[in-house]
Amino acid sequence: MIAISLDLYREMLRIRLIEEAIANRYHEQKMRCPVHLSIGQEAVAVGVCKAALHSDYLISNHRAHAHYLAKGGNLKRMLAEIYGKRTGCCLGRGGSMHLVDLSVNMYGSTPIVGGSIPVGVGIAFHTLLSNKTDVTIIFLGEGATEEGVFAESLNFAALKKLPVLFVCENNLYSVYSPLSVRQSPQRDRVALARAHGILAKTGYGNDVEEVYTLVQEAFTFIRAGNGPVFLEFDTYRHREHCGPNFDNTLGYRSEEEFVFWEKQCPIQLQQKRVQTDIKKMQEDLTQEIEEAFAFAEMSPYPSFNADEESADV
Ligand SMILES: Cc1ncc(C[n+]2csc(CCOP(=O)(O)OP(=O)(O)O)c2C)c(N)n1
Ligand SMILES: [Mg+2]
Repeated sequence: MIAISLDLYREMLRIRLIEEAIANRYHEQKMRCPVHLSIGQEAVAVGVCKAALHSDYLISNHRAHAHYLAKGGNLKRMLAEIYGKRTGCCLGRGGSMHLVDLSVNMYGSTPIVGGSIPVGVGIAFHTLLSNKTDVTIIFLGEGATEEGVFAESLNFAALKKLPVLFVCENNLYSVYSPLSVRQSPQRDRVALARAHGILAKTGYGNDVEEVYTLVQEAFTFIRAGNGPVFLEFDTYRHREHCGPNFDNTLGYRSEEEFVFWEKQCPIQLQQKRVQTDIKKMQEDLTQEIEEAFAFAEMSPYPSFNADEESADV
C-alpha cells in the first residue's frame, strides 16, 4: 500500500486544488454552466478509479469532475468544456455536467438523477455479450437510489450477472434535503442490493485506502464472472450543492455537522500516512492548473457548424 499511498494522496490533492481554483474563479462569470463540486468527497473518486483499469468503463452524474479526473481525464479538456470552448472534451457543448471522453472510457455523465444508472448497466451488458471482463463503474448519489430506475438496474444487473460496480456516494443530502426526510430510517440501501442477490458492502468514504482496498476486492469478484457489486461510501460535500460557495449558514445542515466532517477531510487523513514535500507538490500542481486555465480561456468558442469542429479538434 505504501507505494500507492502517495499516488492516492497526490491525486486527491490535485482534484481539490482544481476544484478550489474553479470555485475561486467562478464569480468571473466566464464559466457559464452550473458546477457541482466534490470538495470533501475526493477519496471515493480516487480510491475507486485508481483501483480500476484504463479499459474499465465509467459512468457518472452531475458531480462528475473528480470522477473524470481520477479516471485519467484530461484537465485542459475538462476546463475548456466548463468554459464552453471547442477544445473541451464535448467540444464545449456539454459543460460541467456532461463530461464524455471515450479516450479514458468515460462514457458520460448526465444530470438527470438516476438517469445514468441504466446506461452503465447497458454498457456492462454489451461487455458481457462481447465476452470481455471490463467492469463498468457507475457512480451515483444516495439520492439516486430513490429513483425507480435504480431498482430496475439492480434487478437486471443481478439477473444477467453483469460486470458492474455500483458506487453509491452517501453524502447525506439531496440538494437541501437530508436523508431523514427522504428515506425511512429502515431503508438500508446495502440490504436492498443484497435482496437482489448482489454482493454489497459499506465503507468509510473519506479513507482513500479503505475505498481502494474494498474496490480492489470488488473488481476481483466481478472479473471472475460473479456478477455485480454494490458499495456504499459515507462522505460529505463541503460546499453548496451547486456552486462555489459554502452554505452552512442556510440552516438545512448544522455548523456542528459541517465542522465534524471538515475535520474528517480525506486529504488531511491521507497526509498523515505519506512522507512527502507537500509544498513542492502543491507548487507543481498549481502550475499545471494555471496552465490548464490559460488553455481554456484562450481556446475559441464553438462555431455553429458542429461537423467542422469534430474534424478540427
Ligand atoms: C430526475 C431528477 N430529479 C431531480 C433533479 C434535481 N437534482 C439535481 S441534483 C439532485 C440531488 C441528487 O442527490 P444525490 O443523488 O444524493 O447526489 P449529490 O448531489 O448528493 O451528489 C437533485 C434532486 C434532477 N436533476 N433529476
Ligand atoms: Mg447525496
